[in-house]
Amino acid sequence: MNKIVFATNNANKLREAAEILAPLGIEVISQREAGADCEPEENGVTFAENAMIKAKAVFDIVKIPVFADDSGLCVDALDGRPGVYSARYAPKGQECAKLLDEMKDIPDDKRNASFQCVIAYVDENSSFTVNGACLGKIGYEEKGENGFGYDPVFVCGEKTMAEMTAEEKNAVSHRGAALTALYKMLAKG
Ligand code: ITT
Repeated sequence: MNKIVFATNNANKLREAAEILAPLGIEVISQREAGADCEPEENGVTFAENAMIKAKAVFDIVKIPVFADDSGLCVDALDGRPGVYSARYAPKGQECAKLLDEMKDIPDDKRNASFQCVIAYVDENSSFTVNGACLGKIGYEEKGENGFGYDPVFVCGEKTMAEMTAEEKNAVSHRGAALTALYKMLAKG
């Protein structure tokens, strides 16, 4: 099995990537397991810049193939916010409540949003980025116990992402799409 390091400190992202890539024959190990105990400053202004910052910082330490994920929620009615600032929008665990409050006067037809994910890949010979997106709507209350972050308020089809099983979420998610694109790039050689 090919081994690849995921430059993340987010255990939920790590779990999702392992669920998606293991059946494709790729073993995902965390940056910590690979010996890179760092948290690079994400001072880019795009998902792609931040993903590349994280991937390069960890590659410089581990020197084996690395990918990083920069992702977030873009809400149309908020001009794309929280976007690249999704992790810093509110204290962990309070992001859904804050978003629902900001959206309380927004009517149904203006609640469109997307989850965006950019994955940056770096090895000794190459580096590139791939993207994934998932379109949905912001609900009116938190629903579901699965997933993380904004999943309880992100409605995709009939369910929030937190009401989906891991398999259901991975099949439609921004991260699932970006990881599939990564796999295709790696398979091409
Ligand atoms: P790393 O940088 O260590 O990977 P992080 O959580 O700080 O972890 P980001 O900077 O990419 O990652 O911020 C992404 C934030 O966007 C994340 O903390 C969640 O709040 C939100 N997010 C991203 N993907 C999500 C998903 O699948 N479901 C729910 N929220 C998500």
